[in-house]
Amino acid sequence: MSISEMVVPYGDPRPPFHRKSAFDVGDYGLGYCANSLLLGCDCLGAIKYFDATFNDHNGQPTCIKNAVCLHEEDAGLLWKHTEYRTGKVSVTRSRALIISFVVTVVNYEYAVYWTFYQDGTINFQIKATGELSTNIFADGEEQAGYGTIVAEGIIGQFHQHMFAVRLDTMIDGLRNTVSTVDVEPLEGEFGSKDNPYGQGFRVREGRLANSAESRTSVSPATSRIWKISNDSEINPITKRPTAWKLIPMNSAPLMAKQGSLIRARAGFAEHSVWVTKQNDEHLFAAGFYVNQSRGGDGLPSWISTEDNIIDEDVVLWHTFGVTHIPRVEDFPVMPVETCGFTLKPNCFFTANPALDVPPSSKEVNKSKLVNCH
Ligand SMILES: [Cu+2]
Repeated sequence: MSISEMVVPYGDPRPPFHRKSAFDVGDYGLGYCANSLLLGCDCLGAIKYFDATFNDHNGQPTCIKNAVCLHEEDAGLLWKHTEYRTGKVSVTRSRALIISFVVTVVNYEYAVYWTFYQDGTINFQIKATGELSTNIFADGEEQAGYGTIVAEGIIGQFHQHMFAVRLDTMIDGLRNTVSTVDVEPLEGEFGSKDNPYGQGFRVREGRLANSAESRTSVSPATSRIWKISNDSEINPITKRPTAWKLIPMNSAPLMAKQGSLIRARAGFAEHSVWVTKQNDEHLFAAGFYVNQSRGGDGLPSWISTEDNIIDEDVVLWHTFGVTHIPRVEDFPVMPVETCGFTLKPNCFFTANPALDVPPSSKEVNKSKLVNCH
């Protein structure tokens, strides 16, 4: 799992803002912008740091100390039940294993968190913070309607932060199949034979057969998720292929229209999900040479070969983002704005995988009462 690309297009239609669109991976090299993290400031608790070694522009090795943080955090309730007949209470708290780094890309910071929970949930979160990229009003200039005045004489333009992650899935083995899963009311009207009381609903699955038709988008009205399954591994409980699901955050699509320079260059942001056959050369969703590209490379070209993606070594590409209408409260430095997605086992295990997590106990977690007198 990796961050493959991200782009920040702006919504002001007047030139030169149609060209204002930073590709923070392809233009800047996200990893090169990683901070050296500080114990007790960026990271609390028992911390393990990893240094990151890169090559510089001359091909020489260069090192960023403490670039990646690994640590655990309490994550609130994992599961609880009070047996109503006996009053017996079982409570288990969740612990999160978090792998994180923070990058500074000129004005913005992006704090990136991969979090692993004891029930198998994997969560990816990006927190955008730092400073808005602002413009200055000329004396007497009228508001044009494409931004928010965030301080006297200063405007924060509307923009999007669109991210693409590359998920080289291996659910119970190398060969996987991806399906959309939508929840829909039954077609039959109230009083009909198949829906006599009118309240019925069901799940509709659509297997994505080739890379070109894999382009699919979020659908909040049907609670759409994407299921990644392994046709050769059958769950003994459900008698169906073992699977995980991708739960999206239902963010807005790319605002830039067909024909615009930004839509050509950031083709990956046209859809929420793309699925391709695994290819070692296909790592960056907007192509390999992003700087000054006019589009044509990356995901839109890779899917044109219409590869079979059923029961194949597949890669799932997921695009999501923040559509940022700045607030005065984002100035002069912006509180974090969060986006991401979640992966969960979906009839992969044979029971709740967190049953063996020890119950919470104050002897272990050292919680104590506060004396208010
Ligand atoms: Cu923003």
